[in-house]
Amino acid sequence: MTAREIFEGIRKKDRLALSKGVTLVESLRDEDRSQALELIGLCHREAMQSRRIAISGSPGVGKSTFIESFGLSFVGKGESVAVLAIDPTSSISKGSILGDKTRMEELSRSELAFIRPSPNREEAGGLGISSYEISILCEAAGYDYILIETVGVGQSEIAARYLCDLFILILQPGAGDELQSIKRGIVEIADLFVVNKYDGSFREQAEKTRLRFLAEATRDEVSTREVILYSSIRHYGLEAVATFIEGFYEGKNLRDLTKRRDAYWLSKKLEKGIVELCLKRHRQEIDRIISMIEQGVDDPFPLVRDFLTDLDTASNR
Ligand SMILES: Nc1nc2c(ncn2[C@@H]2O[C@H](COP(=O)(O)OP(=O)(O)OP(=O)(O)O)[C@@H](O)[C@H]2O)c(=O)[nH]1
Ligand SMILES: [Mg+2]
Repeated sequence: MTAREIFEGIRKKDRLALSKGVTLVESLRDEDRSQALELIGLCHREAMQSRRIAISGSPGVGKSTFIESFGLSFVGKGESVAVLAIDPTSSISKGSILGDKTRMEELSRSELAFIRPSPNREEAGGLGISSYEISILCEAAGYDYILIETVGVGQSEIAARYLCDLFILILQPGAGDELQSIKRGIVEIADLFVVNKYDGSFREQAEKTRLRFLAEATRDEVSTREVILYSSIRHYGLEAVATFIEGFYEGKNLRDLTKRRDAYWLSKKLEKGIVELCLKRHRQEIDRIISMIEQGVDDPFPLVRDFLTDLDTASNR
């Protein structure tokens, strides 16, 4: 299939075409790259309709179950949902992709849902430039919501922040006791905290966790952040989350959000490309310097400095 054919399929919300597109974009083969770029270009012209929401949190906190219950509520209203589940363990155990799919079993049966687990390949947490490109394909397919599941480790929360408009952090009841252990950065960037598993024996602890995070979330007086108690099992808290999301998007221009996102990811792409080009061009020289250092040259620092000075002079010419 050509890029144009895949694009035509995507525009008709044909999920098979969308899957093909995603596979093409994810491909590491050089010969797929120009097709992939053509497809992304075509899709980008169509894009800018979707609401993008990141769902982050520690392993096992209930992200997939939340997405399933939440996604089903959208689908129930006739809205379409694309889920990109970043699976941090899939590179280690092949079975976990199936695990995630199963947890969204009901959602995956809906005509209005597209669920795509992505292997963690590029960066910490699995979010990288290809996730941004895939999200553009989903936008072109006209999904009302793009939900991105990511484990809040390392750089992934920053990447998720720049992939999405809204960042939801799911918390385990009792998580407040170890507030210090949750990465400071992730608490700062979250727009909404959801204390999950507000059911059975977890209830009391969930309430305590809510109060702890409420103090944290509203430290800044103008903050509009909230902490919501939720149970995927009891379908508790769904309305509160939906209301928060509506309020969040009120008065926001999706086009502006898109421009900011494009600027971030395309600058990343540019930087990555420049480094790759430069490394390719100077490979021999770099290898020569490294092998001299490995052989124990007396004073290795000037070697590196002189090389960089020459490079700078050459690029100024
Ligand atoms: N009691 C209770 N258990 C829940 C709730 N939501 C999820 N769970 C359970 O928590 C466990 C983990 O749920 P997942 O949705 O797979 O969690 P996750 O955060 O996606 O996990 P990873 O993707 O592996 O990081 C499962 O056994 C769920 O059944 C809830 O609202 N209440
Ligand atoms: Mg999961």
